[in-house]
This record gives sequence, structure tokens and C-alpha cells, in this order.
Amino acid sequence: MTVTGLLGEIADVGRDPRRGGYSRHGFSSVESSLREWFAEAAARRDLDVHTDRNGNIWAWWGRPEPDAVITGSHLDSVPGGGAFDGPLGVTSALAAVDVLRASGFQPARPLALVVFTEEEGGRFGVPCLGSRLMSGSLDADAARRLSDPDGITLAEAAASMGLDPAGLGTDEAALAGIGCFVELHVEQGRLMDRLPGTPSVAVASSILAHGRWRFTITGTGNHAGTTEVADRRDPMLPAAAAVLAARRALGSRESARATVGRLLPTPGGTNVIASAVDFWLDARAPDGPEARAVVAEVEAAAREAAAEEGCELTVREESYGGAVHFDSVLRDRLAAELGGPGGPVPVLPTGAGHDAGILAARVPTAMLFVRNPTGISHAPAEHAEPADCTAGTDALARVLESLCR
Ligand code: HGY
Ligand code: MN
Ligand code: MN
Repeated sequence: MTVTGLLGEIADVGRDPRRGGYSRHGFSSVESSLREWFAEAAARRDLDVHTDRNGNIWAWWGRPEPDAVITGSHLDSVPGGGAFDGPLGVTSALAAVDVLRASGFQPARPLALVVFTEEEGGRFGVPCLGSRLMSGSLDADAARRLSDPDGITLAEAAASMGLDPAGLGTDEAALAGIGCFVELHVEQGRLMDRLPGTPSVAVASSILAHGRWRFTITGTGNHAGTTEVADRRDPMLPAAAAVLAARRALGSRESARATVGRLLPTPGGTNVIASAVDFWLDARAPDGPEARAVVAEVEAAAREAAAEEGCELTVREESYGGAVHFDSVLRDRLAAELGGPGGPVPVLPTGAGHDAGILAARVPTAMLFVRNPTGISHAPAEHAEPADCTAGTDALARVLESLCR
């Protein structure tokens, strides 16, 4: 089946009529039905399916043995996300298996597809949760204590999906079995679309250092109509100062990113001065020190404004990952093999985090990008043309065939 056909099979799962796009949060009933869809699609291809201790789903072509070639991505989304971020990598992997089977190919190395748990960190706040747990880059005890906005812990959510919470954590056996990992992903930007010839496929070079910091500002809840300015301790003002500081911090840093996309006042009444405000800063830069310098600037602005307003501020780092530079041998091999008379396919950086970025610390890892003509992602307008998606499948099939010889 084509990748477009496979995407069509899940096109109605998790649509978000209020936000538009898709809301497919980790550990939700929507994501569970996507996981069931994947398991059935894999079983229909005679792949042996199992779920690991961290909830990641594996589908093996051949016996799980060392030096396996792994490909896959994720099925969860951000709130109101696009149709391709994650699912394009998973459906392309299934479609690539169909291409290889149709050609009579028999892998000489074990080959597996994988769907990682909670890549967007939409429920428990830590992106790439499943690959971080598996690779040991997230402390298992701290992970078990992560809680969602309703106070449900990861341990409880894992148990409710049939996992043993005590089993969450580094999976050295799984890691030892991986010879290399290749993730195909829709490009989250317009670098490819701006290149001459608008190539369908590119190879990733690097990922920005990035993290998430939770700011909590407390003041005095009060009546919007009766409270005079002199009596106000309104946490919204330092919050506003921080949001503006995030943009100011990028002024001299052209490759850095700072975003506040989620802000929650308590209690959140129209005629109420908030007693507290929580918001999350997503900060990214080519290296860790620069990302942390951005955070420091925002925090300083928030502290100054909080002091002026008589509010209290706490800042907590919820996740962080350093810059990723993919395995240069694998990167250059893929770019050359996918190239043609005009030379290798483009090799491009990204500001988006991926499970491949987490695994890169433990195993040789590469990424393929498929062109996104809108350049938009994490929004309903995210797009990839069917012809480019097919080119992506063919590229992934060529890469898997080459790696599995
Ligand atoms: O936030 C990211 O960069 C990714 O989509 N998790
Ligand atoms: Mn994403
Ligand atoms: Mn993604």
C-alpha cells in the first residue's frame, strides 16, 4: 500500500474539531487506537509485533538479533497538530516494507519498525519520553513521578496501558540490538522548498539544543472591578514581561528560538485578577550555553517585573537536550546513495527534536526529511505532497535495502 493510502487509514483518528488538525496525545484512547492500527498493519505484513517495557512498539522482519536496522517515528501529536509529524515516518516505514517485499528483497540483517511513546511530551511534559526512557537519558524514578495536568502519574498511566511501572527505564538489551536507526520525518520548515529544484528528500545534519522551562508566578487573586492598582499583585504582568523578553532575547541570536505557547492563569476567570500564572518557555539554540543564555534573559526580565508587582517567581527546567550532530558516516552514505547525477541529496539542519536525536547518543542514527511546501508544522497547515511522500518511501526503501545487505 502507498504511504498516502496508509495515512488515509488513520486520517480520521484524533481529529480536533475545536483546534483543527489532530490532537493525539500520548497514553490517550486516540493514541491507543493508532497503536492498535499500527500493530494490525504490521501483523498484516507478517512482522512480529511486541511492546517494550517503555511502551514503544516494535515490528520485526526477522528475529530480533544484534546489529538490526531500525526505522520508525511516533504517532502522538501536539494539540491541533498536523497529519504528517510522526505518522509520515511510521507509514513510510510500512510502505517501504511493501516496496521491499514486492521486489523480492530478503534482509540479510534483522530489520524492525518502531513507534516511540509520547514523542511530543504533550501529556507528561517531557518530549521523546519513550526513546529517552529506553536510552537511559531520563531517570526512571523521576519519570514515574511525572504527572499530567489532572495529577495522574506516568506510573499510573503506564499501568493503565498494561505496562509494569517498575519496568520503565533503560533497555540495554534493546539498545544492544540496534545496529543503526533511520527516522523519516516531514520537514518542519521550508529549507527544502527554497532549494533549487525543490527536492523531495533530504538528509538531516543536526538538531538544535532545546529544552522546556516551567515559570510559576504567584500574586494575589482579587476582583477585577474593585481592586485598585496600588493593591494589585497581578502575576499576569511579569508573565507578559517574560513573553516579550523571549522575543527580545532572539534579537541578536539568529539561530536561537524562544517560544511561550502555553500559559495557564489560575483561576482563569474573565473578571478575576489571577492568583497565579504558569507558563512554559521552549528555548532552543545551536548549543547549550546559548540556549541557557536565552532562558537566563527571560528569567531576569520576569524576576524584575515580578519584584515590581510584588509577585513571586519560580522557574523549573522540565526537559533539556543538547545539540545533536548525526553520525557523519551514515549521514554522508545516505546522502550519496539517495543522490543522483546532480550529486548527493541536500543535508540540512533542523530546530525540531526527534526520537532520532535521542537515540543518536547511543547508536548510529540518521534522518530523512520529506519536503513540506508550507513549511508549517505543529499546526493543521502542515503538508507534504503525495508525490514527495512516495519519493520518501522509495528513498527509505533504498536506504533499508542498502543497510540490510
Ligand atoms: O518539539 C519538538 O521539536 C518536537 O516536535 N517534539
Ligand atoms: Mn513534533
Ligand atoms: Mn515529530
